[in-house]
Amino acid sequence: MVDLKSISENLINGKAPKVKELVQQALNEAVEPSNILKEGLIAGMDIVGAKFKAGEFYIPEVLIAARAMHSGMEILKPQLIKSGAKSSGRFAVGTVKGDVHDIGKNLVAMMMEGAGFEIIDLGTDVSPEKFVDAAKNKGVQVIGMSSLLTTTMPVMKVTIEALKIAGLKDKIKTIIGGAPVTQSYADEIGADAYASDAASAVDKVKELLK
Ligand code: B1M
Repeated sequence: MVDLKSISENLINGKAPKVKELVQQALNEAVEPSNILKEGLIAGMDIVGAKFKAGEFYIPEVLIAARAMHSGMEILKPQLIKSGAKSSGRFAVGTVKGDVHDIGKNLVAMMMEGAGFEIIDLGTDVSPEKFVDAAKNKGVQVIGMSSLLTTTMPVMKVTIEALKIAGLKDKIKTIIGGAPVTQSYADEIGADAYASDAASAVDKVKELLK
């Protein structure tokens, strides 16, 4: 039986092929995909973040760990999608301009896809204009913005202003998230919702579309 902690440990050590192998093994053993994600991959990445903060890890080690996380996610994604209930809705998501952090954003996209939403992944470094274009022309009901830097958080505010100017603010819902983002920031800039993690992002979006 795979210990999900061994997935975290190999992720922290950047062992992408091993992470992939263990994720596959866990799936073969019928471990719930969302548990593999939470207790294996996300738990490992949390430790990587703490080590980076403490100066124990430098950027190359973080990148290698992120690659290991992606290799596990590759296998997990179809299973997460399969296990999700079917629902309707189109969700555009991106990391805001100036910001290239995409692991959390990808998790949100993946969980939303798992919940049956159609995803338009705008990628990273997404300008307010690009978000507005998606709202206008891609038939989305909800726009999701991710920011991991205090310096890029204000782009969320600019984007919401741009949606207002385009006359879309009342038609399209917005949700924001990312490590430095808070509910009070969401309230301050007029975002419709805030989520602290990918799983609650799904609940919040479902709530918004009720
Ligand atoms: Co950067 N980085 N980084 N980094 N990095 C942080 C964010 C930082 C906190 C590290 C630190 O100093 N302790 C710090 C930000 C400080 C601040 O502004 N407060 C920082 C910095 C400073 C930088 C650079 C400026 C470093 C430099 O060059 N000097 C630089 C900026 C580059 C840029 O964007 N312009 C930089 C670069 C990088 C890498 C490229 C090396 C790499 C990113 C790789 C990649 O994403 N492809 C990286 C990483 C990996 C991190 C840490 C270590 C981990 C981030 C991560 O992936 N976490 C991070 C430290 C940390 O967070 N402790 C750090 C795991 C991920 C699952 O969590 O994204 O928070 P997170 O997502 C969560 C929730 O926040 C939520 O759901 C997820 C969980 O389920 N969520 C949402 C996220 N988006 C959401 C959207 C939603 C809802 C929920 O709705 C739409």
